[in-house]
Amino acid sequence: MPAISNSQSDAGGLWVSVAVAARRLGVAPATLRTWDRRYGLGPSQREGGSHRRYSVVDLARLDYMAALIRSGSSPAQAAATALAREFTPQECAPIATRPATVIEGGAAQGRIGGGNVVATPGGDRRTRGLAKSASAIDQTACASIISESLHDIGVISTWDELLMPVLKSIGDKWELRECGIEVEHVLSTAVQVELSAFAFKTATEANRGTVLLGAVAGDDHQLPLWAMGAALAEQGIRFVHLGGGLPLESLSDVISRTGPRGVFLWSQLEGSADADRLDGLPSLRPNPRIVIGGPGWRNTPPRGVHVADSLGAAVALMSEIIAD
Ligand code: B12
Repeated sequence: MPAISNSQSDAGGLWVSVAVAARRLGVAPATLRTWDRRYGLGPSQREGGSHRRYSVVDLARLDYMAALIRSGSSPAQAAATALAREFTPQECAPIATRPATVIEGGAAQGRIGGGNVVATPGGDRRTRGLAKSASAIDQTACASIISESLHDIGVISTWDELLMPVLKSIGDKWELRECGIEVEHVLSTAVQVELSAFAFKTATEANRGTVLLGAVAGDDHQLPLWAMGAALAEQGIRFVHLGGGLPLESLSDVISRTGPRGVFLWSQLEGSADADRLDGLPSLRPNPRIVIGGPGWRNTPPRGVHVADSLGAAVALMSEIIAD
């Protein structure tokens, strides 16, 4: 079978980030950067050094390098062999349709994310069950696994240990064209429905402060907001979910009308929100405290705006703000 070049793989338009390539291989992003620096096994696409993207050929080569290391080669030997090798279109096909990488004479190789099941390395029974149910388009099973977890271990652990890993795996699989958008929709709808049901049921007992929740204009990713709402309600804090795609002008208006104690703003899509613009929010007395989160923020936020890097951290900050 003829080998495939990067320009051919580009025709498919499939270029993935370092984070996705690393998760796909089950190694840290730092390991991929080291393989690039030391052995020249880097991404084919580099835009001004910032947007580094791996092609399907790069991924096949990295997969091969990882398999050689697992079968006993040193990284330097594995890199030299992987760089010298050419890859057939079949070897560069989406994982679901390609045979496992097997090194002759080496140990049998497992493959991350094989078949149609979403990879959740190290996942427990529930994580595997949720990934499997989403892949099998069994939304009822997804909902009952999520609901059971919320009741057993609470919102923050359910988000960190169950929902986040499966959402990320499915996002990666979608980016790698190994599953369709329908799998993501089956899962995200079940997540949204279960988190919101839990949030509103728990909020009937909540009597501390009020926090406004919203995602920035142009961004429809709302699941972390539902996780925030449910986790705040668990702490007895009231919330109002203002949804995704929220223009700052609308947020300013709600702040003026309701005088909340805190505001949490989410931005998911890379570069979708400018933290500088938060300076324009109305000053009221008492001033609502602003917390921002998500990978989409650019620029340094104005003084007084807090940045949270996890659900637990955001809820802890809001709890302190309400207690002030
Ligand atoms: C579900 C989902 C959707 C759903 C959202 C449904 C809903 N009701 O919210 C729908 C289908 C609408 C959707 C649409 C799109 N999506 Co989408 N989506 C996702 C998915 C699978 C999960 C999103 C999520 O909830 N992430 C939250 C957590 C799980 O992830 P995280 O932010 O990376 O977590 C980090 C931190 O933020 C922090 N953290 C985690 N949780 C929390 C919580 C709080 C409170 C805090 C403070 C911090 C924190 O910890 C992590 C650090 O390790 C992601 C995959 C992914 N990796 O996130 C793609 C993803 C975000 N989507 C993506 C894309 C490209 C899109 C679309 C542009 C696709 C398209 N072509 O139409 C549209 C954009 C629509 C829009 N205008 O916003 C890309 C974004 C790439 C980028 N460079 O920004 C992703 C990463 C998929 C991928 N691998 O390519 N999406």
